Amino acid sequence: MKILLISTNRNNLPMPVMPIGACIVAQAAEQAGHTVFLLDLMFTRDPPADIQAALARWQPDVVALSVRNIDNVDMRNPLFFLDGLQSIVQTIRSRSGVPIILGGAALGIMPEQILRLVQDCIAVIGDGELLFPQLLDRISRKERFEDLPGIAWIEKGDFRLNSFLSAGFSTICPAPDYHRWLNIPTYRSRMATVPIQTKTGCQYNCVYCTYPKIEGNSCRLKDPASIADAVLRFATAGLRDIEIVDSVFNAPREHAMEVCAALSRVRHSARLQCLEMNPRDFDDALVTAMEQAGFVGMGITLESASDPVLQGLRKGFTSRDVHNAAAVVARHRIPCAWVFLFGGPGETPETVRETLQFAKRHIRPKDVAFFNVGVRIYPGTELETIARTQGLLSLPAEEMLAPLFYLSPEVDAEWLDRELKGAMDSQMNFINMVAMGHSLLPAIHRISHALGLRPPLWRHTGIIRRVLRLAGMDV
Ligand code: B12
Repeated sequence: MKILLISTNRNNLPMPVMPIGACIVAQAAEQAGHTVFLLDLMFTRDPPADIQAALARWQPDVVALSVRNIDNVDMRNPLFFLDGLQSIVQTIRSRSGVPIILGGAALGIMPEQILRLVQDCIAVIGDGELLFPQLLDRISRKERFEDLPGIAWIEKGDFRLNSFLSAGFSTICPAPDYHRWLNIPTYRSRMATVPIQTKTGCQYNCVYCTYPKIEGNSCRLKDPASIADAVLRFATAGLRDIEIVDSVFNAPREHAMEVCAALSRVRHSARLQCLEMNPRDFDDALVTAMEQAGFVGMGITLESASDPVLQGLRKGFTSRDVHNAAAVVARHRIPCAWVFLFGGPGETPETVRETLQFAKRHIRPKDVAFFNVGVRIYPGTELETIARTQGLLSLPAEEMLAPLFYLSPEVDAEWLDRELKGAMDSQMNFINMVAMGHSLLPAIHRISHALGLRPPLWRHTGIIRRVLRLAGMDV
């Protein structure tokens, strides 16, 4: 069959991300014998016109949509992206009656809500590279697909979802031919990194998190040698700024160690980074292995440095782990981004002060702190139950598609903003969501690229903030 696969993400903040999921499923469908055309909407000026042109040119038998983001998870300036999805589906329907298949992280989080929003679509939940070819096979034979695992649809008004079985998972790390599917020069000029996954799944039970829903709650590991091979291939093809996009890179720690050892054995010229690390499975041996493997940046997602909040969020680590992680980072040269999330269950003025004190004392000037405020509430998470029990949420689950946030009733939002602003005023290496969603950021990326800077750009946060402040901006 002829498949038109559309990557629908157009969000270029904090920087455009290359659609790894869409590229992986495009390649899987092609290997199954289909002809695939991938239309990436990230940089298109007129999406409806480009979609109509692609439909006319390719006359596809199936249109598939990769849907990554629902919203920007920013409580202060929320952006909802699925209005764009509705208009994409309308554009396709106005020109073609072929089946429309949806997949991607957003579908893993709220399949029912999204299927009701766009109507008459089929969704694939989970590993697209396994499930998409199976569904295409049924469609090509005009056979029923309702018994396939990982498929969701609406039937006579009722939501149906077949649970996904991970049988068939390949331990070989996929290395999509990004040059073939995407406009690589434009992504690179926007400081985008090249995504690679070393495992699927997350074993943690954080109360707010969607990762287990998207990828499952047991880790399925890729073979370290195949990961090193993929990195080598990317770097040889000129794709040197590579980012590991695992839910958590260093859990299980042993696998991360094996990945680093395999990377150290191959002579690659890649600059690796990973923003999703946990302070618990974190020690000198791991960071040394990462340095030897070619990492030029890492991020530790703490959310808080205060025990009542870490417990409230069920992070699975304590403030002791947080302080240990800071001591480890201090003994190494690799730049580190520390990610915080204020306002979770258990947050009080004291816990906010404790976390800010940690940040001021332990984050090195060359490192950076990202401050997020308010926790996005997703249906089916424990945070949803907490918010309902505390009387903070009354909307039914069906209406939770548009962004909703939890803020601990024990902190005042304005006060919290003032505290964070105060910390940012004294530390130029601290930034918040306002800075990450700043309209000037795309221009900053282009200028930085032209000046020869390479990702991760957050290493230069202090300088960039100073320059913008000199230009009169309150960042
Ligand atoms: C790594 C990551 C990042 C990195 C990306 C680095 C990079 N170079 O790619 C960084 C930190 C930059 C980032 C930024 C953001 N992220 Co992010 N990110 C992730 C994370 C952890 C992994 C994404 C990933 O690449 N997975 C690996 C690939 C292989 O999986 P995949 O794309 O889902 O594809 C598979 C399936 O979904 C399916 N599939 C995909 N497409 C299709 C299509 C079809 C037709 C089919 C059948 C199947 C299919 O098959 C694929 C292969 O198995 C996810 C959480 C998660 N565990 O998924 C959040 C996640 C995607 N991010 C999210 C968000 C919100 C953001 C930001 C908006 C945050 C912000 N305010 O800055 C930005 C947006 C960036 C942008 N320009 O769009 C949300 C999206 C949900 C939501 N609420 O909208 C997620 C789900 C996290 C969450 N909060 O729950 N992110």
